[in-house]
Amino acid sequence: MSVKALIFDLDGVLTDTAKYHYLAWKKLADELGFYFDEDINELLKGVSRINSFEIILQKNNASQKFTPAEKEALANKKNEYYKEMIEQLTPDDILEGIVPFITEARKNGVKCAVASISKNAPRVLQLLKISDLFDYIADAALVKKPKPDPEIFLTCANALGFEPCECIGIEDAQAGIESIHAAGMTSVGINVAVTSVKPDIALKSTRELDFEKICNRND
Ligand code: B16
Ligand code: MG
Repeated sequence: MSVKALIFDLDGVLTDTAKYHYLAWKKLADELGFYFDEDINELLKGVSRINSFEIILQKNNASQKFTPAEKEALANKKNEYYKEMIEQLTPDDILEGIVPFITEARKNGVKCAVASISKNAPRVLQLLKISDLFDYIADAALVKKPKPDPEIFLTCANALGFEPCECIGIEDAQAGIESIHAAGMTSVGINVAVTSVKPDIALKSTRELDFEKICNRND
């Protein structure tokens, strides 16, 4: 396979914003008197904001407690907490191994894109000062079907002008790995905690990202 593009998830791959998503949901859950822990947070990775809130409600047997408008308002409240928290991000928060890996890919003519369903992705990339490393950043506001649907990864491949089989997707969440496979791409999983779907290449951390090993495989 000749690799033409690398398509990166943001939260949990380029940086560890998962911890801020956790803290923001925890703050909201505490205010509402709901149970919320790291295990429930794991299920929210790669899942849209409103669907994340639905999962928290389900886990608390409270799916019927709010109207759709109230749910939206509460999910937005979480987002306000999250936005405040991410303002402390700096380039030091880019996960180890990411910049050398992307630099090597670009040197070899491989394009790079971001496939994050987070509406805060542009701000996070700006704070990390890495927006310029990417040839395309998908606009989460335009994505109709969140991961595990393949839409966001296919949008990136289309925008770059490549076939899915020429792209590698890099993800940390179960929903993201499913999205990559549904798109017909090869997947690299970074410390994927829920493992009912196996990534094609499983790594423990971004430190293990190696351009030669990932992009010049003979299979
Ligand atoms: P927002 P990714 C996802 O980003 C996160 O993993 C997920 O936890 C979050 O709920 C979702 O973005 C929406 O984010 O509320 O900021 O729009 O993993 O696709 O980069
Ligand atoms: Mg992620």
